[in-house]
Amino acid sequence: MIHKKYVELVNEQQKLIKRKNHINTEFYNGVYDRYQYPILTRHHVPIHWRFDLDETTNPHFMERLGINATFNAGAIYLEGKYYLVVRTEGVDRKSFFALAVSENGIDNFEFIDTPIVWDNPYEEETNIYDMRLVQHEDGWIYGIYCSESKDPEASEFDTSSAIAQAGLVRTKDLKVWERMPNIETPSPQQRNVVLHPEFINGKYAFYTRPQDGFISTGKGGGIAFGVCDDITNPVIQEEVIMDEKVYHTVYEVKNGQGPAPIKTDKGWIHIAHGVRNTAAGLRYVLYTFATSLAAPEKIIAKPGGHFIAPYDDERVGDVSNVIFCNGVIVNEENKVFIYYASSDTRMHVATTTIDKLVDYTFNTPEDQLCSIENAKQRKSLIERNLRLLGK
Ligand code: M1P
Repeated sequence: MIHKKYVELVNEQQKLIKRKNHINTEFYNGVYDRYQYPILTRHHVPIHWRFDLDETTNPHFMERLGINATFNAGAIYLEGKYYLVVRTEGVDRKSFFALAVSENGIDNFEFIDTPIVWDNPYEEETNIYDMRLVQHEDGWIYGIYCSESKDPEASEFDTSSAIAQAGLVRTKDLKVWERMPNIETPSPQQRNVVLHPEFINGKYAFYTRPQDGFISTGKGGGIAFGVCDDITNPVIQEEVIMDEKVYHTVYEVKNGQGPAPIKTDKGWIHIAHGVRNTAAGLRYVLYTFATSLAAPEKIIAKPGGHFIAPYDDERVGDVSNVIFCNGVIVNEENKVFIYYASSDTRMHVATTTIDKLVDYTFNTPEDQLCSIENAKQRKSLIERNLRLLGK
């Protein structure tokens, strides 16, 4: 017998899932629109993924396998639908991947099927998260994610240090997934590894983030570029830093490539995250830069400062003051859907267009890296505007 509480909870949840999401008109910067509501929260996770519905075995209708958060989703546009592979974190601290879909990319996202699983040969792996999905020109959809295992070198009293590596899977239909070997690089740890969607000189190309510590990047850090010949034996021999962390900027502590870059007439547009230090801990924001179409590792434009930062309620969550993005979709109308998570807790969308993204990335002034020079930059803008205003 199904417990009577089930129908009540499903009906409540359907109201949440069917709620329309409108542009938040209180926010304006001309670059992108924010929306009123998060697009996915833990309350969107199906009731039958969390509760035992059977009245006999669950007379009090208790949540048996609770969900803590839904964040850092990879994204892909397939046959006119907007799919997210969501980092879904159980109350047990383990993340898994779950597929959610929407018809319009901004509301009515609904989790479908069951959590994504595959045969896993890596017995030491304890946690998986932050998948970047790429439709590669070789015909496969690849997912690269962080595959974490306990650090065998850690002291016996250290029960949190881990080794992070780049796990690799591929699929044709988002249903059947093939686990491939972890991506090998010269760096002892890796997070934020992303596959470039096109071959570069006949090779698979990757953005990596070398790091020699688990949280601190140590002498690593920066977004690097590397290639490999054979995706079934993914060994990157050399990583060359293309976008380094920089003193006293929004990427002073570390940074990482977000989703795979977006191809435009003027260059590849990259959305990345940058991390700075504050008295309240690390602050994660998004920034953009453009690279050359001929050489996607060569930066040709880089606006100063952040592109998206925590705003209002987004500031607070399990890991507060964090905006993270590993999924973006461009539809056939050149509308851009930036899927970002706030504070390691829930998913949001921001929308813009290719034209606006290119304008922002190529025409926003660069960071002059010192207060007086940045103040002069602003002074010159104000003076031009005052002349225009006839003042
Ligand atoms: O907690 C903020 C983010 O921290 C990590 O990102 P990075 O490797 O750049 O420090 C990741 O664990 C990410 O999932 C998380 O959102």
